[in-house]
Amino acid sequence: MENTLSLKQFLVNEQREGQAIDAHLIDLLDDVASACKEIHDAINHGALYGVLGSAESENIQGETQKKLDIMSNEMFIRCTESSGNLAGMASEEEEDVYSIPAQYPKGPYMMYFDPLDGSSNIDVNITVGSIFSIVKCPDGVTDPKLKDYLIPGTKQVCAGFTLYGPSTLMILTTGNGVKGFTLDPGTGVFKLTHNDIQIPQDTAEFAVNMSNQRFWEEPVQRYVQECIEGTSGSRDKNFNMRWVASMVGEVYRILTRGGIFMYPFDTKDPAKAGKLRLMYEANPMSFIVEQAGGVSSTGRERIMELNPTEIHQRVPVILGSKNEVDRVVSYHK
Ligand code: P6P
Repeated sequence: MENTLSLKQFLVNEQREGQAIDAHLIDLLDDVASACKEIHDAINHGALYGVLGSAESENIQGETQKKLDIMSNEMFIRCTESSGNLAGMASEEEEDVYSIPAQYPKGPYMMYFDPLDGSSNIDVNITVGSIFSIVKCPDGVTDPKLKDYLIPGTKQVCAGFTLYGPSTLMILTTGNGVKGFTLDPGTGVFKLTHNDIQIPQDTAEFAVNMSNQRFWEEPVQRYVQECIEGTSGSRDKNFNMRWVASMVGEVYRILTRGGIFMYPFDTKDPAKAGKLRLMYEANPMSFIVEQAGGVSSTGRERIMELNPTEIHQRVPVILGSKNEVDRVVSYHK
C-alpha cells in the first residue's frame, strides 16, 4: 500500500487535530508497538527459537505458564518501563502491581496488560494476542498502589490489542473510533490499514464454549438454544457458531463481520464470576467494542461501569453486535 500512515504518524495527526492524545501517550504506544514486534518475532519463529511449550511454572491464576507467557511479559515490561511515560503497570503474569524502578523517570499513565492472551493455542499454532489498557495516573501520584488501579473501565483513555495471526495487526482506540494497523514485517512499521472499524448491529454468528452449557444460567441457556434452533424455533434466521479459544481472535472477527462472544457466568467454579479477567481483558475489549458501535455486558451490567475490587478479578463477558447482546441482556431481566 503506497504511503499509508504509520502508527506514530497517525497519532501525531490525531494530536494536531485536537484529540486527547499527548506526547507521553504517543511515546508509550510506540514502546507498546516495540514490545508487540518482539513478541511477533518470537511467535513467528516458534519452534526454531525454542519458545514453544510449558515453562514448568504457574501464574497467579494457578494456570501453567507457557515459555512465551513469561517472555512476552518481560518484553512488555522492558520495552515500556524506562521511557518516562508510565507510573506503573499491572500484568496478568504479575501477582502484584509493578512499580517503575527507581532509576527510571515516572510518567502520567498506568497500563494494564495481558501480554499473551490465548497462549494455550501457541503450541497448536492458532492465533494469539496481546491486550492492553491505559489510564491516567491520579494527579500527584508517582508510585501508584493497588487502590489507584482499581478504577472502572470508563476511565480508560486508550485500549488495544495486537493479533499475532496470518498477519500481525494492532487494533486501537483512544476514544475516537477504532483503527487497525498492520505490521509490515519488511520494515517493522505498523501501518494504518483499517480506518473506521464498525461492528454490524445484527449477526447470525455466536461464539461460546458449548462444553460449559450445563453450567450456564437460564438466560444464556435460552439464548444459545434459540440460536441452535434457528428458524425451526423462535428466531427468524439460522445461526453459525465459532470458537477460537483466543479472545483476541473472536473479538477481531466480530469487529470485522459482527457476532456475539460469550464467556458467561457458570457454576463450574462458583468461586469465579467468569473466566475472563476484568482489568486487562474485559475492560479494554469493551472499550474497543463500544467504540465500534457494539455492546459489552456481564448480562446484567455494562462491563466498563463495574467497580473493581481485585486486580485479577474475573467477570462474565457477553459482547458484540448490539441487537444480539441487547437480546441476551433482556433475557436476564
Ligand atoms: P476455554 C484464553 O485462555 C482465554 O482467556 C480467552 O482468550 C479465550 O476466549 C478463553 O480463555 C478460552 O477459554 O475455556 O474455551 O479454553
